Amino acid sequence: MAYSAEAIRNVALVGHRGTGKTSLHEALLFEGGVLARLGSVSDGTTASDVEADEQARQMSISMTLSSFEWAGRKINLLDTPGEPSFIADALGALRVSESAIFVINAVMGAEVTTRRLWKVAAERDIARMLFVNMLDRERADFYRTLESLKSAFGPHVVATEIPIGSEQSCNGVVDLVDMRAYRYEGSGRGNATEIEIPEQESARAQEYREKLLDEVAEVSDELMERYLEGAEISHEEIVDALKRGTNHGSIFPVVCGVATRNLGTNRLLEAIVEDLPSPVEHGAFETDEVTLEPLADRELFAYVFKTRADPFAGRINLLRVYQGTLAHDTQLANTRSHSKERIGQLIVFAGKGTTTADSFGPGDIGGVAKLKDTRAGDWLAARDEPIRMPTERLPAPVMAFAIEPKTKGDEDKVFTSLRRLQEEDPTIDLHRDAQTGQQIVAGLSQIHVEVIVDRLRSRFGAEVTLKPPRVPYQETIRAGAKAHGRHKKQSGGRGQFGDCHIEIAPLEPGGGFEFVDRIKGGAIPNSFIPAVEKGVREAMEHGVLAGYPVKDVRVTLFDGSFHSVDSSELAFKETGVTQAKQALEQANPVLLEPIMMVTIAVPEDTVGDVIGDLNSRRGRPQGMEPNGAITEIKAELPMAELLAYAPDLRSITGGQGDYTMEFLRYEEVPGHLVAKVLGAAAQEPVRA
Ligand SMILES: Nc1nc2c(ncn2[C@@H]2O[C@H](COP(=O)(O)OP(=O)(O)O)[C@@H](O)[C@H]2O)c(=O)[nH]1
Ligand SMILES: [Mg+2]
Repeated sequence: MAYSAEAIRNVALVGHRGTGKTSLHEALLFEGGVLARLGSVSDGTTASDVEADEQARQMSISMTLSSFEWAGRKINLLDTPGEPSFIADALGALRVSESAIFVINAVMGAEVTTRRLWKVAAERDIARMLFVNMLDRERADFYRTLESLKSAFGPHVVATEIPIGSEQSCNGVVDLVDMRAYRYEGSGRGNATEIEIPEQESARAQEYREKLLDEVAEVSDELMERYLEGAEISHEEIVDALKRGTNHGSIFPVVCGVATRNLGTNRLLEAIVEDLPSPVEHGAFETDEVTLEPLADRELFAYVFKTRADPFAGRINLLRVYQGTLAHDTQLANTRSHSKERIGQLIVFAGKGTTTADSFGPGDIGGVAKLKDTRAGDWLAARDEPIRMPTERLPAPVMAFAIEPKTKGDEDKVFTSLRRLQEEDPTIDLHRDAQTGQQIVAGLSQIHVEVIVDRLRSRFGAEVTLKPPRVPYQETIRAGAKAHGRHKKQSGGRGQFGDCHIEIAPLEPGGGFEFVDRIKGGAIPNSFIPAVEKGVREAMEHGVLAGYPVKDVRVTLFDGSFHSVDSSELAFKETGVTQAKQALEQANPVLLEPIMMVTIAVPEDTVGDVIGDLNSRRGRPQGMEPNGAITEIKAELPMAELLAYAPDLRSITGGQGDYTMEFLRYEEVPGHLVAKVLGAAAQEPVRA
């Protein structure tokens, strides 16, 4: 039987890498009775992070869905990666969840990825709760962390719990709604006992309850009025206002605990079912075209948000039902490919194993195996009506490598395996380099590409070598020039004649290529002009300096002549190529390199070293923003200086630094470096 939409809670666990999301996911499943014992990340025994590479790296790479029943509700919990290279899965989870729990490291406060995902959650109107984790760690400080969260996310971040004790001696929490205290012993299930609020926390508990009430009262005018008049606000009113305020982001409750000790997790489960919204409470899903209501008897619409490529089990798709009921053994339309899909088994991911279901009701999330032509981003629907989900703004894959199979003849295997991995991870870019003919695989970072290569080997048995990425240089011109010439061939039979005058001029950066036809009086017949343009465009594919594409130029064809018998398209195309090259030679051609905007998050005490290193890479710092123990540095750097940045940053920051980069613009390569680039291009010609 499907769960009613009122009983469902879809919750994404998100936040910076290493804040304890996977450990918290584990503790919630354990406390919820799904797991028999509490696994740990360090032993590689958790219910998420089950891939060998996730365990080896002690880091989540893909999202994990776990569904279980608690207090009569069905909780669909999505554990997501915090590492920026795998952010696509965190974004995907935030697409299909009404609620997110932001997991915070109580030593570090609001870290970079956490802030980034907060912005996304805010744009999507997701109910947000914060779990301040790792209270047992040295230098952990709940109150300092709370201040950091307020300064990052605004005044509506408010504690509904405070810890008892700190660091090693942290052993419980005080609930500020009920004013009740709980002590935890050991990490077993049911490890909490209610106690009196300890003497040393009681003043603080009062103080923070007041702050909570101030916030709660703001949820409605009526409540605020009574609150200001000094009227008693009842327990039910507080609970109700908290829930309403949380649903659409006017309150962000903060709870706390220690995931690895299962401390505070029973209360978090309680908060998930009591304070976070169901799909019904959160409201209909609306796009420009449709409104989908979480009603069981309406037409079905389900959105596929994740595809997993398993070499044995085949393809598994995770989907969310927005409207109607998804039943097994039915036929549906894929609204992208317009093909029909047979829905076979419905899969419920329950901790370490799976079970099956007959149907998923509206608002529910689950898995479907063996669809033939469906992948992440698709809609399955009762009828073939396309719906657009807003497109995900994914970071650009900037770390590119040329990839080659170690064994000759394995090209197809490598390529199809890469395609499978790409279905799973939309931030992988695969293309053939037009300049070199090489098969290029690009990811977001060094780690990302390493993971791809590892998975090619471990999942598909495909061994590959990577060649250093090549910087996509470009060429442009700094002056105007004219060229005139004829293409003539007279070798018996019909001749070849084409004649044109062209002028080349620089365009603004980003101007691309323009071709202007200013032929008057039929000096060249209209039918040959496209041929000239074709020739000119061909010449622009490989510039005269080092064969890199030429950008930001306008070519004007302003005169020419033809021969009524010997002129042909081929002749005009040829003359277009030659004249364009000649004009380029005389137009002061220059080499351009891509400049990236890099955002680097590093521990405060390494900022000096990181900036020093940026300077040695021709970096131009654009600003710095301290944020607790972490400082965010923005800088512009040439891509050529970033090819091996990841390992260097790792070593400068003792593994603590993170960065992302985005393409900004092209700039001229400084004079003293041009010879080096041209030399390298000559070593490995870019011409196909
Ligand atoms: N001391 C302590 N360590 C924790 C806690 N939660 C997680 N860890 C450890 O922190 C590391 C990162 O945890 P993990 O759950 O993988 O973080 P994620 O990247 O957010 O999923 C692991 O070594 C965990 O054992 C906690 O509450 N206290
Ligand atoms: Mg994790």
